[in-house]
Amino acid sequence: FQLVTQFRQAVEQGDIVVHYQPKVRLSDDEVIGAEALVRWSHPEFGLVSPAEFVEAIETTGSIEILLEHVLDIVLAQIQAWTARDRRLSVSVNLSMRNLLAERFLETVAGQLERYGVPPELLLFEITESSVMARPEVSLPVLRDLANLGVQLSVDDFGTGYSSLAYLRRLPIDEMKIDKSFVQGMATDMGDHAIVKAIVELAHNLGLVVVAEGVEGAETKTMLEKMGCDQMQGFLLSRPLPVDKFETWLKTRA
Ligand code: G
Ligand code: G
Ligand code: NA
Ligand code: MN
Repeated sequence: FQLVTQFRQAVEQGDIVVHYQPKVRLSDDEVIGAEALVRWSHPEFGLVSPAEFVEAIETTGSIEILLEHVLDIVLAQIQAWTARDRRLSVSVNLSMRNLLAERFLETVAGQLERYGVPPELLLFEITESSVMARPEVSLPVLRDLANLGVQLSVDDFGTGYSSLAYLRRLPIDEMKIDKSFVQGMATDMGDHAIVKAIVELAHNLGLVVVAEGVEGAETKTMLEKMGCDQMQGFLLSRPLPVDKFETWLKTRA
């Protein structure tokens, strides 16, 4: 399969790059971390979104190569920031296939040790729908992962079919409200009500709650009023290559 061969070559050539989108704490506007979003810098097609290739490589072992590569980049970056006294956490997206891979925990534990990064500075995002698809399989892996000291986040919350009884048993730290609700909340009462309910649910479960896809100042104000903990979105910044991300950080300081 040609895409897979090309992907493996792209990893070796350094064409698979990571962009960072800032995560900000609403109570004091501090930048506390970033989400790592992968892109394929393709010689012919330009910057290709993961939406175009992640699904295709998921059906092959290449999704494990992607995770190892992203962890190499991200952990080296956290290490560099820590050395400069800049404490930033980074969130990495996981696909269900990553969780199921035989060497998954070994890989994560090995990489953390190799880079000497405090595990709590690494977060993993798993979508609500993939966690809930096979709870009996994902729960033990998530427990082992949490025992490594990394933080876990449920992504795109509100779009899947969560059993609340099951959700309560997950060893998670954070919930991310799906951007479809956040984007609608300033104009749609239903979306507003859903966001408010998720913020309360998260807090009642002892979780940090993050709104993604914040594009307007009015939305940010509403989230502050609701007591939402953190936000992410184009209002702050699009995902940026690391040099541009660091420039953006300086302009805020
Ligand atoms: O940044 P963008 O909107 O193009 O991302 C599209 C999708 O790709 C998002 O759902 C995001 O979670 C996913 N994605 C981004 N980076 C990674 C990654 O490193 N691994 C996996 N599995 N998915 C990723
Ligand atoms: O599935 P996941 O939540 O990981 O997807 C994150 C995706 O959302 C990324 O592709 C990122 O580029 C995109 N994104 C981040 N902030 C915004 C925003 O404010 N508006 C929109 N439309 N997309 C956003
Ligand atoms: Na995500
Ligand atoms: Mn999401």
